[in-house]
Amino acid sequence: MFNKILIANRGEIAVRIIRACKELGIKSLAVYSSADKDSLHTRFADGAICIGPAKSADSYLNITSIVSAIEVADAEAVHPGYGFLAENAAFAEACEKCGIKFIGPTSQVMKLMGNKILAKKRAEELGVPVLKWSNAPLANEKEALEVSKKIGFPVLIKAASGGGGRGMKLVHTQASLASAFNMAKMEAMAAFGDAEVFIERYCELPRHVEIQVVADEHGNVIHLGERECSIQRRHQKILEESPSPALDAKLRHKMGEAAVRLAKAIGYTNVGTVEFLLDKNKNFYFMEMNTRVQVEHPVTELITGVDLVKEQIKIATGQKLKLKQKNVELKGHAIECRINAEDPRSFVPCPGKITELTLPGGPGVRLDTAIYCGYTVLPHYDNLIAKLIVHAETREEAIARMTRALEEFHIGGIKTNIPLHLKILKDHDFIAGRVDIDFLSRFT
Ligand code: MV4
Repeated sequence: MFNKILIANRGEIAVRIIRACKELGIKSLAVYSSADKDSLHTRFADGAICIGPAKSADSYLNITSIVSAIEVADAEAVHPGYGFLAENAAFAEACEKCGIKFIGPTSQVMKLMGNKILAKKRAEELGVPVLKWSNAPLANEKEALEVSKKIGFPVLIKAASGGGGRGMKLVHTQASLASAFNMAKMEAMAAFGDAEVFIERYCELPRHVEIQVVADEHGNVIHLGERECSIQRRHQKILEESPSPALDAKLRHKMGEAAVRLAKAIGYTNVGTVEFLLDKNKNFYFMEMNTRVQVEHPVTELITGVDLVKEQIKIATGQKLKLKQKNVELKGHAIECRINAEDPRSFVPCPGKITELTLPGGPGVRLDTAIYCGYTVLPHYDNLIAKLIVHAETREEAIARMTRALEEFHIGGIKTNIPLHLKILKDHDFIAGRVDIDFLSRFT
């Protein structure tokens, strides 16, 4: 086991990782920006090092500072959490070169899955279903038009280095293709330093369903079921649940098997998520793979009883998975509400000081957060301030439990999206499990 792990993150996920370290008897080392000196992760960790000013680019994204901190403090491993450097293959590679264990897959696998063209090609070769596509990056307008005519409009133009919905263009007609193609290339170059784009058939009103995989460094790979993540706004998920109301045991088995097949074939290690679109006819299509622990991992933890962050650490030390696929049991229903500091009407982030705080609790309630009464939500970082997760026997009971937990939750001094969550939980379509990726835009 490791002696000391550096946590290259902040907020609730840094606290979540510190908790796992403590329970495993591992020393935790926090890093923080000067704006975060009063944050909970710096207080909970066994030690803390300031790595720069408030601006992320100079602190939490500063590879040189973080690698130096790891070396100065003599940590053996680094946990990147999600966001920041979590999917940065150059960071993972820098760690590998310095003899620091990056708690995640290898930099090589991160690079492969980071390129959406290579990832999709690999999935297709393995018989994992994909939407009709260009099969390669597009060389020019003429090729883009030929491919689109073959696929049939509408089509989506996506950036090879994009992902998470960034750098996508929906094109309805032949006439608008050329300009969209050129715009997509320009934007991809500006955003990712890579102008490669590809074209894909557009899937209308799908659900976003993802499979959690866990892979050790000895070739053992299992999946822990799915998460339904359709309730989102501008590619920011708001509420996630497991199981998905759209899946039965048979479809779960098929999607899980496809995700495991991909993970095995690419030599994936540690925890990861395979994202699928699920269309109205319940056909599923591979989208991309996330090579990190996700924000919504607690819903999977609650229905499986697996501590995913502890698993990440154990896998990184070379331990074999104890859990076998046949012993994975999905028990009950879990829902997560992401609590953001924002104006509930405009969705504009709303940082500021928390002057009153009453926390929810009781049976089946989990709260992952780094806020406290008197804490100031900073404008420099993501506005997610808490994750409220509930577990119950049935979906109906989970909805009732989440409703009462949200009603107990009072955060004074700043605005939050708690009212929005309460409204979603009362919605007839939501209650019936009828959700797709446009649910929220119809709703608000
Ligand atoms: C799509 C799609 C429709 N058709 N691809 C956005 C995130 C990225 N993982 C894939 N995304 C999409 N790809 C085809 N061919 C719709 C989306 C999409 C979406 C997917 C999942 C969750 C939210 C979304 C919001 C808008 C669009």
